[in-house]
Amino acid sequence: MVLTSLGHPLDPDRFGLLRASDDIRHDLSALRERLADDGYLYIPGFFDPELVLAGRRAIFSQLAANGELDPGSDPMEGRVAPVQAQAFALDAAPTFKAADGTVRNPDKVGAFRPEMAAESDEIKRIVFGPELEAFYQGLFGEDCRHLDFIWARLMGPGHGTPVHCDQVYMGRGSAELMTCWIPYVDIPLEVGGLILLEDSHRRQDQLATYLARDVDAYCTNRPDEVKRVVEDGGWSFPGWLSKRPDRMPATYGGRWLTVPRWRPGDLLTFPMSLVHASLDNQSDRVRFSTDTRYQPAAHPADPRWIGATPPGHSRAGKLGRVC
Ligand SMILES: O=C(O)CCC(=O)C(=O)O
Ligand SMILES: [Fe+2]
Repeated sequence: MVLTSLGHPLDPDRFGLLRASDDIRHDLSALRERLADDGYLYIPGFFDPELVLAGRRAIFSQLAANGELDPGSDPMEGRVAPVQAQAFALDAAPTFKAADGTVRNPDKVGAFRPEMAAESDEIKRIVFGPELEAFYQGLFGEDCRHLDFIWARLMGPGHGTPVHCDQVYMGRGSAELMTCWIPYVDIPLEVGGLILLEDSHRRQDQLATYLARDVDAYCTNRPDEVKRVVEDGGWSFPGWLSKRPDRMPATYGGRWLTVPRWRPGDLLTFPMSLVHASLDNQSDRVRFSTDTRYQPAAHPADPRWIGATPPGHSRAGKLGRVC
């Protein structure tokens, strides 16, 4: 199988595996050292898998009720409904043929579904529960808090997430903010899990201009930006570092790192400045994951992502400055 990201084949010689830290998960100084060395912590089996499967059940049963899953399959498998090939434009998104020859609709299950997670007690139990609170409290060595927004992704067959750092989307608060990525389904390589660019935490100089940006910030003295951001409610730039994941290792060094199979219960955490993306989903199953954020409680929190109904990238989240 050729692994692709945004349709571009990734060089197998520039591809490797994440280092697991489950053996040191209770050793705080070893964890901190590992985070500083590697730029991430991957802890397989962090959660009780049953807890995570309950989250999957809650979301997939809703998808099934909405008619978004293959009606002939078990909703827990997250299989996307087969459709006629002519029902969508072949050049708009890649299509994937299932073993039985049916073509699956790459757009049937939309990628970003935060509202489903916001309304799910099962998901909130996981991402705002005692396990992660204790973990980050230990890691920070002080009380922690989470951002309130839950980034929930239901990635159907098709392209993954372009290359980016989270800083440009949520960088107005603590410099110690950490992302926590959680898989709710088995994700072998063809289902398209997260990929991290090795040693990109050591490339901060090269990334400095990009990391200083903010998708919701605009220049008050640039009429085109004022129109795009304030009047139209858009972003000053899309936030991507690149739409060519295949070129990143040559540009920044390092390899793309992932695991052969993510499992419900695993956890991956990394800071705002680590370069990441995801593999394309070449299967007929939905790749369901959440990403949520944690920081020292005493630090300022990005106002876009906190409160009962976080404003997010809406007009309330826009920030004008003279450039
Ligand atoms: O799951 C994905 O495809 C992207 C996740 C991500 O960008 C993140 O966890 O910050
Ligand atoms: Fe991200």
